[in-house]
Amino acid sequence: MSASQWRQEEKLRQLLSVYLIMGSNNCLRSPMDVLEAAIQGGITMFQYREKGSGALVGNERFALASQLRDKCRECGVPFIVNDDISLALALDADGVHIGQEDEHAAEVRRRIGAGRILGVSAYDLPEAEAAIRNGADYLGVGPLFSTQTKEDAKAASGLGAVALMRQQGIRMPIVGIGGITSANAGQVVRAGADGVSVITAITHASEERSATEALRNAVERGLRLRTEGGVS
Ligand code: TZP
Ligand code: MG
Repeated sequence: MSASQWRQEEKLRQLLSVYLIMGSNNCLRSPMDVLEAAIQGGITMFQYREKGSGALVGNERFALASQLRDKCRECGVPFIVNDDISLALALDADGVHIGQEDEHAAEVRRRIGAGRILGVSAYDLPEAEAAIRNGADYLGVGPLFSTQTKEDAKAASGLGAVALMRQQGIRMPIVGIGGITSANAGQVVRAGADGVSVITAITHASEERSATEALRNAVERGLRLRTEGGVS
């Protein structure tokens, strides 16, 4: 399936179910091995996010990103690049994800074109509304729970941030982020998210494959309970 087909809203909701984000410095073993195990466990989307202390730069960064992209392609998993629009374009990535401190979303949309997925981080309702106006395809909402992984993370918002966005009529695909594990993933989707994005719940797991399966099961169960409970 092409990036523009993946952009379709209902398809995108499914692709957000279990979204692995990682860079080399998040991994306890080879990033390629981690990605392979996570794909076997059923991740639905992947984001290359090479950031923080010890992050690769230059040729090493490009080489790893292109290997990870190839694996994603081979396995039909959308490959998204965090922040680095030039890298995303050079690799013909399926999309990009940006935060509030990055290039303006409308400008990023112009650079990547209509066919690629654009994800934007949103902490609260005003940020979500601005991201939608500026061309986002999905929102990454969080940190929902406390996290050690992002060096400059804001305080955890709790599930209320997602619930409020839904109550206020935001229908755009949402993925929760920050401190998510298989123990709380169900609550995240019951609050209104379409899925969960995680770094350490998979990259620091003793078995990445079974950790991914556990997240998947938790999300599916949460979605079922949400439908049965009539909560939108
Ligand atoms: N943005 C908000 S929290 C976070 C990012 C990138 C880090 C999520 O990492 P973890 O290990 O899943 O809490
Ligand atoms: Mg960013």
